[in-house]
Amino acid sequence: MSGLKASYLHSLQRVYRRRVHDEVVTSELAKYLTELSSEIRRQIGILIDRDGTITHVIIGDARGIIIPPLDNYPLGRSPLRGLRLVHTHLKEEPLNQDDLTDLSLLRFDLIAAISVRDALPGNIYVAHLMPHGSDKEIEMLPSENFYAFKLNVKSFIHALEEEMERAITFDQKDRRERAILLGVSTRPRYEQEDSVEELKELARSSDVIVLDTIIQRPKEINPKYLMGEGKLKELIINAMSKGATLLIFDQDLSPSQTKAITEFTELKVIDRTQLILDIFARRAHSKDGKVQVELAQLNYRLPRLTGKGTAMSRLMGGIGGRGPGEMKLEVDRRRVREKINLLEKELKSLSAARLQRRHKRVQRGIPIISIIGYTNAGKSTLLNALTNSSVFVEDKMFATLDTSSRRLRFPREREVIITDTVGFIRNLPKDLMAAFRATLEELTDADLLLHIVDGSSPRFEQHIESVENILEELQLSNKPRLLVLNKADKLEKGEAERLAHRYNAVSISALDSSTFQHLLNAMEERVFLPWQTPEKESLAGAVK
Ligand SMILES: Nc1nc2c(ncn2[C@@H]2O[C@H](COP(=O)(O)OP(=O)(O)OP(=O)(O)O)[C@@H](O)[C@H]2O)c(=O)[nH]1
Ligand SMILES: [Mg+2]
Repeated sequence: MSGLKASYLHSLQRVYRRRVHDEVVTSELAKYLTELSSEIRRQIGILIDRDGTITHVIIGDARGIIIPPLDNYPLGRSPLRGLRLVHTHLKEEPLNQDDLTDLSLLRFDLIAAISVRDALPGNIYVAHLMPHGSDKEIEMLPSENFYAFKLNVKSFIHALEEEMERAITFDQKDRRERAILLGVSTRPRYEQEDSVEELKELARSSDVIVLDTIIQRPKEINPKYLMGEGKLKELIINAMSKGATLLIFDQDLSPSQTKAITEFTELKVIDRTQLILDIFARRAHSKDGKVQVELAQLNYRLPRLTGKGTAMSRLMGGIGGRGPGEMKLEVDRRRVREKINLLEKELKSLSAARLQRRHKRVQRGIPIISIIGYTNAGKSTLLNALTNSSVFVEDKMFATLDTSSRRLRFPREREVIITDTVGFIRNLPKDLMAAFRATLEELTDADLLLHIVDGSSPRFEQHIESVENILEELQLSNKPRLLVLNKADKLEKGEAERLAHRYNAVSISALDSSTFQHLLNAMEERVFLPWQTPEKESLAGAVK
């Protein structure tokens, strides 16, 4: 606005008082704008809502205008914004690339440029977005003399939106988030595809509808946006035309990357870590679990709290607005830090209680067998089957977040405690790892780790490797381990045995206890070593 005389500002201010009806813009208003534009030698733009109210008056320079943030006019779930942009062009020229990018990125109802001819309206140029799946993304109407141009905007936009809704395949009433998954990396393609496949599973576990997955392989990673700016814009425009509400990156985004990307779009932008945190947040039920997850979420968010504004509110909201506690937009760093301290204290006292329980268990001298493994491998199913219990089982990732212990009696009156725990995953977010360290510490008491693998997963070898890596990080790699290939029922006949032999494992189907014999023998053998005489055992038992 700098450099404009007060009288011009006043004239511009008066534009707000005008109203538009069914036409793109009234002739009087067009004339007013072209006159002003030609006097100040700058473009002028106005945004008009569906009721014909002028919501914004924007002064540009000779070549363009910059659209301000439209926070009060969110796109929400509608195909179009509900605002149209009408602006002047000082010369007789059609809509340019910037105009069209604004149209696509902001999803205006339509965009119009009116050229200034001798301070009066010359030609009008109009463009609008097309329904998803059309052969072009934008339709440009033939340019015409402003006074000859006729378009009933109201009925036109109504029909266009209807067509757009029809072109979208998902159920409009389904309120879940709709995501585009994005893998951007320079790693080998198969690794990238694998990782995105897993991201899909995670998204499914978080009740997100996956509209599409996109794999980008830039020659090098752009530190600001991961990919080139043009590519990113294209991607966002495409995501919006598909009706997405969320972008999920398979790569972890740094705070500044998230910020840079969200500046382009009002779609929610999250990364793999946030998705996992979100699943954990939904699934945490125990006090322990809740505190650990909330702590992890806050630790993740703290470095990302750089300012206010919509980017931040979107980030804070998480998926569907499930943030920790009631803390919303105006959270400042200090409050987050205080909350973190509080949670850490709480966690400490919880883990003191846990430590006591652990001591008791160890004192009793009953051997402990801990079931570990990749998420969804069948750990809880196995615990249930071995001990006739009913720990929650579901075909989603991270069904279990809390440790549960059960007793298992072998023949000859030998007894062990079996514990089930949270599943592992590759690249376990480090904030989660830190928060769950206390839970995972229970594993140090184990006499044997039963490492369960879903043998039917095409990625089971990577799963084994991820679990081994995490064990190493937890300094548990020297614990005795027994590898168990699960879901043998899903494999071809003989395949399970072959794999078991190759990996020095036992194969089972956790759904069928008649397959447990080998496993039970192997467990007993490992836990009750030959040198452990019955006297010693009963001694241990007497401590109870
Ligand atoms: N076909 C088949 N399905 C199995 C078998 N074992 C477990 N499942 C299924 O696999 C899914 C995951 O089982 P869970 O026991 O919840 O797996 P988990 O390892 O505890 O998973 P998280 O707690 O999420 O880490 C469930 O749908 C089970 O019914 C098996 O031997 N065969
Ligand atoms: Mg489980």
